[in-house]
Amino acid sequence: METDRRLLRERVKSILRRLEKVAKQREQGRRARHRAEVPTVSLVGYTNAGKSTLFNRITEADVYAADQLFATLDPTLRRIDVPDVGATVLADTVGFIRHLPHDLVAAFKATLQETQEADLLLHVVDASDERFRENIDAVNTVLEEIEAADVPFLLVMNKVDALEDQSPRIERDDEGVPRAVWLSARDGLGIDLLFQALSERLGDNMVSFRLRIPPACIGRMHSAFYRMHCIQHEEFQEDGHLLLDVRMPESEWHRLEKRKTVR
Ligand SMILES: Nc1nc2c(ncn2[C@@H]2O[C@H](COP(=O)(O)OP(=O)(O)OP(=O)(O)O)[C@@H](O)[C@H]2O)c(=O)[nH]1
Ligand SMILES: [Mg+2]
Repeated sequence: METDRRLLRERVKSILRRLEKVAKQREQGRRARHRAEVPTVSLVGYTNAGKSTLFNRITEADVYAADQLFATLDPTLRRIDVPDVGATVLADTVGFIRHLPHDLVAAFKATLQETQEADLLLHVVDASDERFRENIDAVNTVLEEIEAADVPFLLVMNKVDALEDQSPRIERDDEGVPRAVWLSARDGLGIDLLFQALSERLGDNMVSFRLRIPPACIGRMHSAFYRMHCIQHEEFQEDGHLLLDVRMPESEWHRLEKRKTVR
């Protein structure tokens, strides 16, 4: 017994040390992304809502998803490309439950910080669960507890495949802003709508420019802008200059300005 206890204490200590290290690495990663102005989108939601399934579907990654509570214990990050926004970091997180115990809150600090500092939360809901409203409330309560209630969010009403009277769609408020997307992560229905809603919600600070590019720079600059999917219109002028109309998020433009590679 004594030996067991000692071994367990050692193990707890080593896990706590690792958690501390993960939290620190996350902190550094977030700071770097913030400097580069890469937006972060965090998946949150009640356990078993389908966050990891959606994460895999969006990123084409292969994250462990299972029909069990707390399938996800460690937050996972992937880079995705959102139209009109560009590089975006997507975070899968641990599922929330009613009355999240406080020591658990401490253990999942790395995930929770990701949530607090996200630019947008995707609140994934199992719409086929008859208690989905209570689950939404429970998640909102946890978001308040971890001081993430002010982060903008978009509801993802998942598992429409299991509902007869619902189909994939975007729900908008009076001003036309997307507030909820109905989809099926498992069957891949409505994923395009989610990207559209993400693009609208993240890309509100778009800037447009007309650039007149001298012949010597056209190759390099055209391919740089082409890769960013931001060219709206292009036209050669008689003197050999290229006129480019580009549109991109303000943050992306600031990043380019800092790099000075395409100016
Ligand atoms: N019918 C249906 N089932 C789904 C859908 N998306 C996910 N599921 C199922 O729901 C269960 C939970 O999925 P996960 O993706 O692991 O859920 P999670 O929210 O990541 O769960 P935790 O990590 O435990 O919080 C799995 O059995 C999935 O196959 C969907 O669109 N339709
Ligand atoms: Mg999961």
